[in-house]
Parts: sequence; structure tokens; C-alpha cells
Amino acid sequence: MPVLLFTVSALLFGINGCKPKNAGNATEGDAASRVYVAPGKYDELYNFVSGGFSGQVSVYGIPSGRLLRVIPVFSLDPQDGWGYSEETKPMLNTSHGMVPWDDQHHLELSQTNGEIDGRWLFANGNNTPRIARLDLKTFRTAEILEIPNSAGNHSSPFITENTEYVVAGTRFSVPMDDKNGDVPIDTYKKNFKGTVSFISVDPKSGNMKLAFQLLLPGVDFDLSHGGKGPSHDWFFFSCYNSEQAHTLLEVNASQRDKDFIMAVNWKKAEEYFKQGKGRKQTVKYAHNVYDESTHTATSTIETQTTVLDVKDFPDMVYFIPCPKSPHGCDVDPTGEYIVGSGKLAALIPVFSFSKIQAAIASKNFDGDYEGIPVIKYEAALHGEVKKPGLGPLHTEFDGKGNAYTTMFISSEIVKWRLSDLKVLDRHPSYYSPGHLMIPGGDTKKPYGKYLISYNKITKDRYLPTGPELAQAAQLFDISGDKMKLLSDYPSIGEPHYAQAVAADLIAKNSTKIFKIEDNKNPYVTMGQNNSKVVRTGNRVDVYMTMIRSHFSPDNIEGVKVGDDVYFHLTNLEQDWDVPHGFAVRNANTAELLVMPGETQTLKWTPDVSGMYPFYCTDFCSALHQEMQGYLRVSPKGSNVPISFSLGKNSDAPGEAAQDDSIKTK
Ligand code: K7E
Ligand code: CUA
Repeated sequence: MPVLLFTVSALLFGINGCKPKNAGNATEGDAASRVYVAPGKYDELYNFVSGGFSGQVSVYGIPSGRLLRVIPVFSLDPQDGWGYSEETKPMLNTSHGMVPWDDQHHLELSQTNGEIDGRWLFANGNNTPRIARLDLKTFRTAEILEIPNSAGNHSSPFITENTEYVVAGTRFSVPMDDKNGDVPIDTYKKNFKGTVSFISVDPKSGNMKLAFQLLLPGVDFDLSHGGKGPSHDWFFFSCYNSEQAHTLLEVNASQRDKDFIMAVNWKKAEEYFKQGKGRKQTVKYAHNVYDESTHTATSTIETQTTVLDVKDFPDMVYFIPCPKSPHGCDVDPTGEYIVGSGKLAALIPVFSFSKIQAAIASKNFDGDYEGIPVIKYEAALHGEVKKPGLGPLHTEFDGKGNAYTTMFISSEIVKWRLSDLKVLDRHPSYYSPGHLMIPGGDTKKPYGKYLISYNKITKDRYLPTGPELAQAAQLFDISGDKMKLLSDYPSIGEPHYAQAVAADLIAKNSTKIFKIEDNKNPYVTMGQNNSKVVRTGNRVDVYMTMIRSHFSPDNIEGVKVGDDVYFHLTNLEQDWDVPHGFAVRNANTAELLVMPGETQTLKWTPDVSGMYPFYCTDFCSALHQEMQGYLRVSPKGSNVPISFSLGKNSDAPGEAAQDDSIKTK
């Protein structure tokens, strides 16, 4: 045992500290001009990058590597008030209350016929198991669905070819939600179970619904990818810890020579589900939806799921042995080859879908694992890539018959051919690449011009920034026989998986403004003359408008200490790129950044009487700095009545008083 521990640790920690030679001078040829996007010109591609422990998704332009936007998903964003405004708070609700953080690893763009369709982006949250759907018209999180019976939602959110389903596989096996989880940990083998969930996606609206879950042995599900073409009906998952260890996994889950790739016939599962099979289980999970017409999110707690115990459906799930704790599980563009990447294996096994089918038909099994047939390794194998490098993690495809795999330990990208499994090229990456991404590289139609490697360790690549360093993306040109390193740039959070798509597909549909006449927010103020302040008990609703360069009203009196003040801000602008911001002195939340035609609400409870200026936070015009106002707060029990006005000025020195105030009741 100690020997193995030493070996594994040496592999993981010893070697990745090495610095490849010539690291500082590694670009080739005219790299600078290949990534140069002149001022005013657009990038060729959008690149969506997972934020890992930042909980966000960032958007870059490729090939420039310019950061276009950071989108809050499982996170609060003080920049625009996401998660702070009353309208967006419900997006972060869960069955455990508000959870404003998650660990976001994988992204998947929606597909039609196995090609990216540019509509939605799915994102997983690991820690409080959730799937988010982002709307690529607005670049906002449109929906978040919590997943019951799951812990560490890592094998997620991969999709089927027509986005029929998003899948979510649990990393940790745990007792089911409706069973007593208060059991000794060493009863793992008896009480702990794994699940994978199938979430249906409405083809029109994109709305997600937990359809059914498969109850599986207590292993760890790691990654997955949907089949394509001939393998359309199937989904493939990698799993480790077939030892079912619950302590010191680095040793105890590395005992067996092989773990598994799990092949799931999801069409069969769907059939059983539609026949009403499976156990209805009472659970609790949140379903949060952002409505674009009310600019408001709602959160509903759902209470039921259907669980199909795979033991009862023998023709639905199969295991395929896969060497040494597989991580990546990638399906090539033809749908024939399934690549499993064993983190500790010195080779890459490539499985053949047609051979898997033949093995199933002839029952070419090697016994079973907890009732699930195990297909013979050789019977499913297309072949092995020999000596690819050390620590294979993830593979993507260029659509020209080649695959590219990241080697975490030997810090390189390795290109190999699917047909004969020959290694064709290798290129160092700086350092320790995790995921890699070719635009469309997990679809039927890859765009095999670029490859981006997302590296875990940057060490000396950038100017030092104290003990914490940004992680890095590296852009390669893969249009020729040899990979060429073009550039590297720091990234936000810890990037894991990413997606990219031709810019046109997204840009042409991008929302520029929200039409004010379509604004169905119950607190909208349609025009400045309708602005008002209304007291109901100790609640004060401020219906306020914003337009260059004033708020209406901008003088408010009669608010008292302890009142719950709701500022409902409607931005009346109808021009692209004219948001207005709102901040009130000492507010203990964040600003709001309100887009043209939109209404957003900030709740504030003043705790001390006095004068509270408020102002616009976004430099919106030459007179932006004049976009400001005052709110007077009186002590509890004071009898100052509610009043509000705009433009009702007191005497200026040497001038008569003017009154061009808006009408008040
Ligand atoms: Cu980072 Cu996909 Cu969570 Cu591999 S995972 S690297
Ligand atoms: Cu509105 Cu600055």
C-alpha cells in the first residue's frame, strides 16, 4: 500500500512541477498576426469558459483572447445587482434556501442534429447539485434546476444530439434523499447509491424538467458525453471508485486495474419511463425560471422524481472495463468511437460503438457488476493509443479523423489518429492542461482550426500576483499537420470545460434593448409622469424612472427608520448600450444596473435617520454626474408625510423660486 501511495503521489505532484524547456519562447511563425484582431474588428468565435470555483461563466473572443463578458450563474454579481435585486434573488434559491455560490465545471451549447444551434448554454453546479440554462440572446442565466439524489453534480450538463435531454451524474454516491442518511460511513456498500438524471428540455422554450433518474451502484460518476449518429440513443459515462472506497480514495480507489465506462440506452430508459415504470419518490428540489417579459425570476419547490432501478431493467445499462480511474469520456464526431481517459493509465483505450452493440447482441460479457452486465474489454475495444504521454484527461476532435488529448502529468497536448491510433504530434502546454476545447469539438461538426488548452498551473507564465495566480488558456492553431502555439492569456476562476461557436450564430440574435411597451414587471413605471412613492404600513414602494440624465422622482421625503423601501427602477431608454445604475448611500446590498426597457427592484431598510443621496453608477451621458437625488429619512414615529418631486427647486441665490415639478397626488 505505501508503495502505491508513493507512486501515485509522485506522478501527481512530482512531475507536474517540471518546467518544459524553452517555455518562454514557444510560439511559432507569425503567431502575433494570427491572433491580432484590429481595433473595431470582431473576433471569429465566441468562447464560453466555465469559471470553476468562481461560479460564473466568462465569454472570450477568439482568436484575440479578449474578455467580452462575465456572466453570473451560481454567483452574486455586485456589478449589475444579479442575486441582489428582488427580481433575481429567486434564481439562487434551492431546497436549502439561497445558495449564492457553486463550483461550475462543464458547459454545453445546445445542439440540433448534432450541431451547435446557438440558442442556449447549459452549465453545471457541482456542490449544491444544479443545472443552469443561459439564454444566448441576453447572455443571462434563464433557468436553474436543482438535482435531488445527487452530491457533486460533476458528470453534467452533457446533452443528446437534439438537446432532448441534459444529463447529470452524481460524483459522490450517497444514501437516497428519502432514506435515512444518518448512517455509519462504513455502511457505504449497503447504503450508498449513485444516480444519473435525465432532464428534458422543451424544444421551443428551453425549459428544463427532471424527467427520470437511474439508480446505480455506489461508484463515482465523473464525465459523460452523448452518442451521435449511429449511437444517438446512447449516453456514455466514465466512473471511478468501482472499489466503492469511502476513505483515502487516492489509494483505495486505485486498486482495481480497470474501472468502467457506463453505456446507457437512454431511449430504452425513456420508453420505460413513458410506460409509467419506476418508483415515484418524494424529494425536494428548486426550479427557478427567469421570465424575460416580467424581468422577474420565480422559484418553485418540486416534490417528486421517478427513479428507475437499473437492476430491474436488464437491457438498459452496460459497463465496459476502462483502465485506471477514467476521467474524460468523449465521443467522436461520427459517433463510432468512445475515448476513455484513465488518469493513471499509460495508454488511451478507444471503444467502438458497433463492437459494443455486437458484444451486447452476443452476450459477450465478463459477468456483472451489481447486476449490470460487464462487456468484455477486448470485445468493446477499437484499440489503444500506445505511449500517448502521462495522465490523459480529456479528448476533443477536429472532424478530420484526428483526436487531441490533454496530458496532465507530462504537460502536453497529443494529437493522434482515430483510425489507426497512431500518435501524430505532441506539443507542450504550460502547464498541466485539464480540459481542452476545439470549437464544436464534441459535436458532429467540429471547426478544426483552433484548439484551446485550459491549464491548471501557470507558475511563471505571467507577472507574479502574490500567492494566487490566474490560470491560463492557451490557443493553438491546428489547421496544419503540426500544432502551433499562438497565444496564452489568463482566465477567470478555474476554467474546466469550455465551448466555442462561430460569432455570427450568436451575434445576429443578440438582444439590444427590452421594448418598454412589452415590460410586464408589476412594478414598471410607464413614463416619468407615472412615477410615485406609495406607503403601505411600513413598506414604501418607490416607482422611479431613469432617463438621461435624471431620476424621477429625485427628491423623496417621509421615509422612516425601519421602513422596508423598495426602489422599483425602470430604465426608459430605448437605445442599445444605455444602462443606468442606481446606488443609495450605505445600502448593504449592491448597485442595480438596469438595461433599457427593464425594471429592477432594490430593497433597502434605513437604520439611521438622516439624508441619503442616491446616484447613477453608470457613466451614461455628459451629465451623468448630475444624475442624482436625495432621500430624507426621519425617525420612527415621525409624522413627516410621504412626498416626492422632480425639478421643484428652492430659491437659488438671486433667483425667484421655480416650480416645474411633476404632478403629485
Ligand atoms: Cu476539471 Cu471536467 Cu471537473 Cu477534468 S474536470 S480537468
Ligand atoms: Cu444614468 Cu449615469
